[in-house]
Amino acid sequence: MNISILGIPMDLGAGRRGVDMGPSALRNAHLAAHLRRLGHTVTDLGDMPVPIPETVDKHLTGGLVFLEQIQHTSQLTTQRVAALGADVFPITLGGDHSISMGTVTGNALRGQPEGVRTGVIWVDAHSDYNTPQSSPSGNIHGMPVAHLTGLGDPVLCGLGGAWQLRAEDIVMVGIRSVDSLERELLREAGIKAYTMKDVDQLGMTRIHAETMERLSGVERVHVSFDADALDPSVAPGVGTPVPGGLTYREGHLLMELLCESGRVTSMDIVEVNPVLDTHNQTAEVMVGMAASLLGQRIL
Ligand code: EXY
Ligand code: MN
Ligand code: MN
Ligand code: MN
Repeated sequence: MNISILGIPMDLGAGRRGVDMGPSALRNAHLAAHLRRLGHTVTDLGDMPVPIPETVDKHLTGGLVFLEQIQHTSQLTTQRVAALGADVFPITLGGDHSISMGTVTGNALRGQPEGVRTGVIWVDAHSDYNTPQSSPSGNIHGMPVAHLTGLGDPVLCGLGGAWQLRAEDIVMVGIRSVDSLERELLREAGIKAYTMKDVDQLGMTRIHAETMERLSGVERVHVSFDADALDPSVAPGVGTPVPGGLTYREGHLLMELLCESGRVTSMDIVEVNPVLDTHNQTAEVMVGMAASLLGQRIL
């Protein structure tokens, strides 16, 4: 596979500093070398230009913090990812989860300007389905899925032109922190979300099978992996840790099964915060998850 790595060192969407260093931490954990060892051709495209909070005035615009800067970066990200060939497997490195508005849209537009029907597997402790009105924080990393489905700021909702992510093409896994208004929005949209209770009761094998069944009609499948989906004991370097997350093996098993399915066409790794980490453990774990998705075998 031809893999392209693109860093998006964005922390304007998060409530605290540090995830802007995520791309460096993941490179430091030998992401490219691990994937080359699996036989892939890997090109590192470097990082997108992203302003740092110290250089911009922090204010709320219609319930969103750093809206203008995130709009601009999301537009650039969409264009940059869309310009990669349809045969490339992009791995986009956050940064906070607001980057996924641009990465998901760019991946749907890759090689086809009107966009391709794309499924998204959102692996996260949070459902990231707040709108500017429902958000308790104004932090845009809690809102990317809503914007991808057309709820929220018009510029962020319009990144893909006429293309939009369909609610029925989203599957969330690992969910355990949802705000009260956000819960109502998720229900209204009919988004499928496997909570940690579902992971406990059904197991990852069944969740994977149901996910593939649900996404059988899409052409592309994007995995957006927020490090905080994993239990904080496994991935301590995250800004919004929530107890009771995916175990190391549950994370790997999901990636291994998705690899076997052969359907995944792109991936985000987001919310790795080296400032809060222990000896780069979280970046190392996330590189392992990417390796499992891209063919690493135990035997
Ligand atoms: N639901 C909370 C909010 O909207 O502020 C927390 C969101 C955290 C988002 C993280 C990274 O996935
Ligand atoms: Mn290593
Ligand atoms: Mn997230
Ligand atoms: Mn999260």
